[in-house]
Amino acid sequence: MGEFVIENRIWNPEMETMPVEDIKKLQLKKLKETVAHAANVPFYRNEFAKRKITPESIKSLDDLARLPFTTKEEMRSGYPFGLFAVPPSQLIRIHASSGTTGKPTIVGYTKKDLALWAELCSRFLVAGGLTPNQITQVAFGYGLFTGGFGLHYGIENVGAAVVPASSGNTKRQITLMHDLNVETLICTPSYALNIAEVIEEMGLKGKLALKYAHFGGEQWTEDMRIAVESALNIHAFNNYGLSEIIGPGVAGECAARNGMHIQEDCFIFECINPDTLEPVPEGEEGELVITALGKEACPVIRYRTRDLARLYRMKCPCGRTGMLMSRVKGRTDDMLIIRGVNIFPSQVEEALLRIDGVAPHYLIELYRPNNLDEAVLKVEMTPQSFSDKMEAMIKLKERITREVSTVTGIHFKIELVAPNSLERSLGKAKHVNDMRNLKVE
Ligand code: DLL
Repeated sequence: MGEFVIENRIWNPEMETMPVEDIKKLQLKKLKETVAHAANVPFYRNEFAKRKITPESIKSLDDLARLPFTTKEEMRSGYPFGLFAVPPSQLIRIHASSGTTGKPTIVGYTKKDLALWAELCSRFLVAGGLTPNQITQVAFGYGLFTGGFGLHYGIENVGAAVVPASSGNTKRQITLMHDLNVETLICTPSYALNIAEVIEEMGLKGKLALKYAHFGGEQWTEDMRIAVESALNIHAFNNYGLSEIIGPGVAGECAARNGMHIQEDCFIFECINPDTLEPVPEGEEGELVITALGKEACPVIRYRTRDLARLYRMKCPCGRTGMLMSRVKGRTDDMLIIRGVNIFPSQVEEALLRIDGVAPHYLIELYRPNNLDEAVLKVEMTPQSFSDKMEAMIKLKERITREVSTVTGIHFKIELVAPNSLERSLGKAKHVNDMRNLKVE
């Protein structure tokens, strides 16, 4: 996108621009309170007892290292209310993570938790240009997923109007956007791509008032940002969060896009080597570990997110002082090991989106005939490249094979497929179909 200027507004200047030294003092005070409150959860109570941890024994932020990690397994084994610090009577909302790989994780919110959540979402929305006069469409699913409701209350809190369209019913979604002059779109980046295509099919390209988008909920690359921004003629901002911690609102970009500002008054981030569990040096990639401060229903200490990213501090022109996180490169559990080589789907996306004639839709399929991994990459062509001569298509295929293998170190069998033939996403996109462990009868 060309030059753009958004007014630098800060929703909560006191918290968002607090000097780093003061943030650290606040974090320490809140960490002690969190430890005291988490002792209401049997899992934490037992772990604290084993490690002789009391709130008074937390003397500095370095003591965080003495606290136990919390993993997805603990969350699951506590199903449904085992990790709650308040009785169900104090809850006013319950959400759940998708549970694609097992039982869902249930998370709850008290009245105070919901107010905090709305505040945190307001912060990143305003950082990315939301003003009270923008009509804003939420195309995240409303339901157990935290995306829809989380953003909804953040927008209302700012005073902007929400169109709670939810995900799906894409044509109606677009008609609403068009008729109501919606300026801001909120969804996953992959659903935004889907919306962009349907806008074109409906003959509405260039006829919408859309200007801004806040995307999150799934991994996406910088090249994907360029693709969606040009397809929708918008400025798109990245925001990060996860149900176990609160939902969206954990970190988000400002107009300078130097990374996502972490809301450090409410979260302590660590970045560790997932194998040794030791901290990695600042700026190096590792697994994010998050401690949530000040939550009532579900206090979470040192949650191992499985998300791989970098943490760093820099002086941002927006004035926010919170530590920054990079884009998420992938999840430790998304990593594919193909013939012994580790790759992330984001590397494939990065290579593909730099090639002309390729649409931003792809699917990695993995098979294991005769005990040997075989990797197929289905790549959608653009209508333009699809109408090209055979010779041009062969060249395109060769180029994709070369670029993807340079980036990943793996030889993928490339299948060029027709425009619009891969399944479109309504929420989080699925880029991998791993059939290696399927038994063939
Ligand atoms: O996806 C919460 C959310 C909703 C965040 C809407 C932002 C916007 P879960 O369903 O629990 O919660 O999934 C959390 O999604 O651990 C990451 O792997 C991934 N994720 C979320 N935001 C981003 C992002 C919501 N901006 C999991 N970039 C996380 C990359 C993201 N991955």
